[in-house]
Amino acid sequence: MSETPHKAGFVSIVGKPNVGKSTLMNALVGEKLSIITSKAQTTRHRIMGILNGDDFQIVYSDTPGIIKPQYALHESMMSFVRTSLEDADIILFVTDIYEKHDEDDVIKRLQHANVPILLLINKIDQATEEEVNEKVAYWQEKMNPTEIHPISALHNFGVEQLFARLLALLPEHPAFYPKDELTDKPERFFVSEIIREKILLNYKKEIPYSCEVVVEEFKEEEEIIRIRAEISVERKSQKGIVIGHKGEALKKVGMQARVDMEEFFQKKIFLDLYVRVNENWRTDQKLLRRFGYSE
Ligand SMILES: Nc1nc2c(ncn2[C@@H]2O[C@H](COP(=O)(O)OP(=O)(O)O)[C@@H](O)[C@H]2O)c(=O)[nH]1
Ligand SMILES: [Mg+2]
Repeated sequence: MSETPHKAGFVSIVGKPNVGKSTLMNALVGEKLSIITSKAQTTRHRIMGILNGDDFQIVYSDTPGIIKPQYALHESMMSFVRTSLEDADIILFVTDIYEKHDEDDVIKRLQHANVPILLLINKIDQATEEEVNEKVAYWQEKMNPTEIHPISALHNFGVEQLFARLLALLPEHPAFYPKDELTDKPERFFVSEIIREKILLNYKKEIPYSCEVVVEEFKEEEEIIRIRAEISVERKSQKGIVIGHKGEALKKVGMQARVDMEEFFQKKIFLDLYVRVNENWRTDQKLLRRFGYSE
């Protein structure tokens, strides 16, 4: 038996949209659990990624980017951020080298936390050493966090060192989840997220933000997983766009999603996609609950 005490804790990954929170979580966990696109508001939920070792368990939470809520959907997204912060033993406040913090509300909120805050300056692959040093000085002055780490989540630069610091700061505690668990979310969640990622990549303007995906059927057979999923849009005109001329657009989304699902589940996938109009689902509390935004 090992003599080292067991450590476990919750690490909350928060920050503005698009700074690389999901990329970082995937790098830290070593699995693609969170979808990533160049669009803001890609992440709508709190997604836990669990990293297990013999004598530690780190429960990361990837969260939606912090924004001023405009819809009931946004309010639910921000409540995911709040609970994640409340649970945190360590906070990873992600910024990137482009970020200009003009509003101070995020910083004020974080300064109330009485757990270590590691401020990350991400995307340093796109900056000079001088620019990075300037950002370090800026954040030191502005916020004085527990630690500052310049990293590149995309290129795995500085991620190992960050992980070592997390292990050192982690409290002594038994594991919170079974040691073979990778996430708190069910398989269906990852199915809908993969489809949402392809929607974000294939459509422009407001379309991706008007879509939500519900998995109606997930049937695992010996050789294949059969999946039926429904894409909700807010208006009839959007339905036409999502389906596309002769169904080509939707077919493309389905093909791309299937490839990723086969990789994720390591199994052949049959995917059936439908589009339905659910008027104004982003402001409809009942529909939001059905879509899993009930926190
Ligand atoms: N150049 C560069 N781009 C990055 C890095 N990390 C993330 N990105 C990109 O930034 C965009 C947003 O990433 P994502 O993880 O979805 O950000 P989130 O909204 O904070 O979760 C994507 O296009 C990523 O590929 C990095 O270290 N360097
Ligand atoms: Mg994200």
